Amino acid sequence: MPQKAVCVLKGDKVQGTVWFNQEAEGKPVAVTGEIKGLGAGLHGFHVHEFGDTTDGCTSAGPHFNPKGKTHGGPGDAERHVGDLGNVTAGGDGVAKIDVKDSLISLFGENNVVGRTMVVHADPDDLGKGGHELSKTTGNAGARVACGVIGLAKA
Ligand SMILES: [Cu+2]
Ligand SMILES: [Zn+2]
Repeated sequence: MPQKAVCVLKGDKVQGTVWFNQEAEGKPVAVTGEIKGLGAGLHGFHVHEFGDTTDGCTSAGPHFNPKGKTHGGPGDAERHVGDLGNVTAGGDGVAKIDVKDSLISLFGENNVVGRTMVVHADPDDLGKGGHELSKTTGNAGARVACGVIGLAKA
């Protein structure tokens, strides 16, 4: 059975919509959408653990990491489930997203529905930056927009 989810990202200056499409459990998830109001360049883009925005993006907690792994990039074997890497904004501040990820899911223990998508001020160094935060957050800086991922009409 296909499953579809959507996240509306909201911040002071940054806004966007991200769609998640999965043909069936065990298949890759297509992540598509657009984020506006960013500075040009790379911005960390993750699923965080909690679908809680009662204290803004802070209460979303750490990266979604059900297996207790180290932070990495989306192509790494050692990564958090929520580690989707970076989005890239152009000079117009718009980042278009069109990726597939094989670890996040809309089913089962890696289900991201009900959790929070966060976009950051700075690039995610994918665990390789040598900063004390590289292995937990990718040193991606402030949370500039976030939104809870909810089920959409498939
Ligand atoms: Cu994040
Ligand atoms: Zn991470």
